[in-house]
This record gives sequence, C-alpha cells and structure tokens, in this order.
Amino acid sequence: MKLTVAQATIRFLANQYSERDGRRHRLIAGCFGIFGHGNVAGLGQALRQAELDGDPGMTYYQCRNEQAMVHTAVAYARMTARMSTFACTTSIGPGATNLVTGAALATVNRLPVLLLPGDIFATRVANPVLQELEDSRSYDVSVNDTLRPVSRFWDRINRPEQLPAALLAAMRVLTDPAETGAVTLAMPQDVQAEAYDWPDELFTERTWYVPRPVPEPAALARAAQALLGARRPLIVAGGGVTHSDANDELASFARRTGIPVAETQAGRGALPHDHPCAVGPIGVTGSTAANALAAEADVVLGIGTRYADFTTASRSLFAEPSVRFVNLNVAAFDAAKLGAVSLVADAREGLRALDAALPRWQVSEERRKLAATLTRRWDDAVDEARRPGPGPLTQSQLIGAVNDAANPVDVVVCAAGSMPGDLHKLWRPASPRQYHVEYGYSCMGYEIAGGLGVKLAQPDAEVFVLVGDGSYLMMAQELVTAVAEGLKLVVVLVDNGGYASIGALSEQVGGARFGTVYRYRDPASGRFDGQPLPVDLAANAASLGADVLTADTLDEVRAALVKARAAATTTVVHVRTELGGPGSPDNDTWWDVPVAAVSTTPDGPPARQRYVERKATQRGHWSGL
Ligand SMILES: Cc1ncc(C[n+]2csc(CCOP(=O)(O)OP(=O)(O)O)c2C)c(N)n1
Ligand SMILES: [Mg+2]
Repeated sequence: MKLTVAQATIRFLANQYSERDGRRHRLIAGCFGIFGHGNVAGLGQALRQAELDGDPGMTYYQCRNEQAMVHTAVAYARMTARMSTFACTTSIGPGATNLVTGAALATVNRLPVLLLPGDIFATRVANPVLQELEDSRSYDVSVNDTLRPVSRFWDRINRPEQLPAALLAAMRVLTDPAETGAVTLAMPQDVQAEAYDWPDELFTERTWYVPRPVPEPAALARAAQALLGARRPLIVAGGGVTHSDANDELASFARRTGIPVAETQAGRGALPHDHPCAVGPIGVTGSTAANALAAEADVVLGIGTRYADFTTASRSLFAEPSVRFVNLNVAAFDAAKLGAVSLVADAREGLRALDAALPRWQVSEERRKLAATLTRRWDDAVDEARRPGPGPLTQSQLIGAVNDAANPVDVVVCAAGSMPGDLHKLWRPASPRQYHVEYGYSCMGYEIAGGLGVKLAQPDAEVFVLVGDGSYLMMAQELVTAVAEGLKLVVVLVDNGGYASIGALSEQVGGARFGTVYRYRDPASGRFDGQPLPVDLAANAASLGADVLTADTLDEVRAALVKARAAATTTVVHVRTELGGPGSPDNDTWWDVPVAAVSTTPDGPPARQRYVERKATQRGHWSGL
C-alpha cells in the first residue's frame, strides 16, 4: 500500500487497541495538533486524509499550546485507567520543545502519551531550516533530543523503513504498566511526506493486552511473612491502586484485615471516604489520623506508590525505629524503595494473592478503635474548616462548597499552588477517579488543559477545575479549546493576587514572601510591594469565550456553582480570596526545603534553626528485613 510516512503513521494508530479484563479500547483516541512547516504537509495532510476517509479514522483536535495538549492527553489517560490516550503532533523547533514539560509530567505520573514532534530535514540539504538549532559538534542533534530524558521511548524516523518497528515499540511502551509515560517519535519534515510501499499487515487491527503480572510465589511468601509479624500495620495507597482498578480488592482486603488505609495525592479516593478503614490523606498534606498511625507503624504496606517526599514528609514520617516496608508495585523500581520486601505485581493481582496468603490475619480490635477515633477527630477538624463563618471567604470553605456541589461521577481537577494540599486534606472523594490532582509534577498550567482531558473521557461528568491566579495566568488559553469543542468545564478561578503557597513556604524558610505577590513595583522602594495590579482575570476569561460569574461570599459561591452546573457552556466562577488567609487544619509535618545556612535577614537564622531541628528527624530507611 503506497502511503506517505505520515499517512502510514495515522493509519497504523487508528488500528491499535488496548485490552484488559476483556474490555477493549481504541488505544489512540485521536490526535491533538498545532501545525507549522514541520508537520502541516506531512501529519497535517495525513490527518485531513484520515478524516475524509473515515472508518476507523483519527479525529483531529486543535489546541492552543503544545504543552497543554500533552496535559489533556495525560488527563484522559488517567481517567481511562491508562487504556487509552492521544497522539500529539507539533511543528519543529518551539512547537516541539513546548512538549518537554508535558512529557515530563506524563513520565513522572506514569501516564501514556504519544508525541509526534516534527523534526529538521533528514536529508539536511538546505539546513539550517527555519527554527533549527545547529550544533557545531554534530549534524545529528536537533531540539527534539531534549525529549529523550523525559520519554520512556524515543526514536527518530530518518527513513520510512524504520517506521514499523518504531511504531510497534511505541505501542508496547505505552501499554506497559511499569514503563509507560511519554513516548516520542520525532518525525523529520521531509520524511513525513515521503511515500513508501507498506505491507498491508502493518495496518491490520492489533490488540495490546495490558498485563496484570502476578506475584512470584517466593516473593509473596516473604511479603506475607513480613505482614504476619506486624502489630501496627498501615497501608499506603498510591495512584497504582486506581490505575489497576484494584479499588474493590483494596476495600475488601482492608475490611477483612482491619488495616488502616492512608492515601497519597495520586491515591486519594482509592477507598470511598466512608470506608471503615479509611484514615484519609497521608504525609505533608495528610490527616492527623493517617500521620499518627504512620508515625508508630511497624510494617507499612505500600501499594502502587512512589513514596514521594510529600508522602513520607521527606522521610520523617515513619518514625518507629524498627519500621519495615512491604511494597506491592508493578514497577520493580518502586517496589524496591525504602529497603522494602519487594512484591512486584499488578496491584489487583497482588492484593488478591495477599488476601489468600493471609487468611486469618487481622489487626487487633484496639488498633481498629484507635484508627477510628483518630479519624473521627480529623473529620471534625475538616468539618470545622469547611463550615461557614463570620469572616471573609476562606479557601477551605470554598473547597467544601465545590465538594458539596459534586456528584460521585463528577471530577475535581487541580495541580499546583496551595489548593492541592488543601484538597488533599479537605476533599472527601466519593469515587476512585473523582479526585484528579496532578501532584507528581505539580505543574502550574495543567488545570484547564487537564480538565479538558477529563471531560473528553467522561462527558457526563461535571468537571470542576480549581485553578489559582498564578496557574491561570500561565495557561488560560485552553478555555478557547473548551469553547471550540463544546467541552463544558466549570472553572473555579481562585484569585488571591499571587502565590499563597510559595508565599507561605517563603515565610517558613525565612524568605518573607519575597517575589510571591502580584503588585506594582513601588517606585520608592524599588520592590514589588506597591499597589495591587489592575489585572482583571474575569474579563480575561470572558474574552476567551467563557461565561463568567463572580462570587465573593460562601453563599455567592454556592449559588454560582448551581448556575454553572446548569449552564451548557464553559463557565468560570471568579472568586477572590485573601492571600495568606486562614489555612486548612494543621498536622505538624515537615517538608525538606533547605534554608540558607547563613543570612543577615531577621527571619533567616530562626528559620535555619527550625530547619536543622526537623532535619534531625529524617531517616534513610535503608535496611531490609
Ligand atoms: C510550571 C511551574 N512553575 C513553578 C512552580 C512553583 N510553584 C508552585 S505553586 C506556585 C504558585 C501558584 O500560584 P497560584 O496558582 O496563584 O496558587 P496559590 O498558591 O495562590 O494557591 C509556584 C510558582 C510550579 N509548580 N509549576
Ligand atoms: Mg494565587
């Protein structure tokens, strides 16, 4: 079959399917793209051709920023349990390098996305082409090489003959639960348009069976042995639980054994909020219940977690001197962390096997009671923070209001700023994918673009995007895509005139909120402490085609959310809150952010002193069992 390289790529992608548990999905649900000279005549032409040819075809979606389209693809992949994602085509040069941040986010979070950046001519005849970065040491380097370290598979198609093997390798990595992340096939612009005689078999339907690796019997025996000896066990549930659809198995394992279950950011919602063993979020942004149980745990069963510093409070949280870890993870890399007994397996298979291997094992009644009491205490603190009060609207109240407005199928999306921490503490997830906070890369700008991916995956859900003014200013442009595609979002824009999160952190480290407020430069002081800026984000959102509602009080927020729900079009609820307003309930944890060892500012030395004291509580967790 004579097709261009670009046409062959699109035709191949349209015929790829994923399957797990007997359920089949289009692996590549469509293609996002922004065209330039690096892809307009190649992949651009091929997408148009596919649209005209139909069946199975490949829907093209126009976006406004290449980084954003990766976010959208990744959010979609997360909502589909990584069974389906999108391809992203870009021009060469800046269009391609705009992918780097999105690719890193995908790879950090182990979420599949296929990147197809245009590349400079393979023939090199008229180099340098527009937007080419030349390297005096090698003609073989292009800006696309920046995507290598952030991709789980990377290749450059310099000749048509190279394409089939590269496409197959790309699909394998996208559907590998341990390896998945960003996959890049760099497509030189001349090669994209070149024709070649392809074997028909390249384009027959192909199914990629997403594996559920079962635990090795000896490893299972070691894990069971370690758990049998535990008196004060704790489960740490990470994102892998929900990626594996292991939520029911986790719920029944916990219910039967009575082990308390704490949740990381990616794992939040692994159990329903009202499960008797759910002790809430863990770590720097965790509940006092989960953190108290972590502090005295003797065996920690980590399931599908990377043990990021926010989860371990920079390795100060698990304070029991003899604490040991058992890690159930599909990735051997994560299973081996913290000197653990490693149980490499799919989360669902691993939980079933553990359940069968520990038929009579249960935690004591006393432990169950303690967990329940601690959890009730934390729940009261959350209720208190969310309750209406006499003062100005707080972020905690706002989060409570959005939570109250969300049905179990609805989704809340967030990524950076002060809200992810507050959401982790205050949001009560009603279903496993309701809580969609991207905290692996915590990337400002993910929110609206990610919301689009959620909505594409779950059109019947109301998608509540919580975005700070800082994040909004970084990437508001995908509101235009939402409007163009009729993908309705409810965007709650929390405008506090700067960086509440980094401002608070700055204060803790003796930085006095330097550079974290949006203000005029004061001509007298020469600093950013002048008058508030005249920036009108509500007008900005309206100018991008969204309906805008403003709300300043809790009642107004609630009314606006009702209206936004009822609306047919993307609606931005613009809410002003105070920078440095009352925070969410405290939990006395520590996050390792090194403080200047010498400084002459008044707040510097005390901050350093506090840092040195907390630093002493940090542990390596190197020893095995
Ligand atoms: C792309 C990117 N740049 C920088 C950061 C570091 N950072 C984390 S939160 C934050 C400020 C966020 O401000 P805003 O969205 O207004 O949220 P707020 O802190 O006010 O809640 C910054 C700069 C980041 N996470 N992502
Ligand atoms: Mg802000």
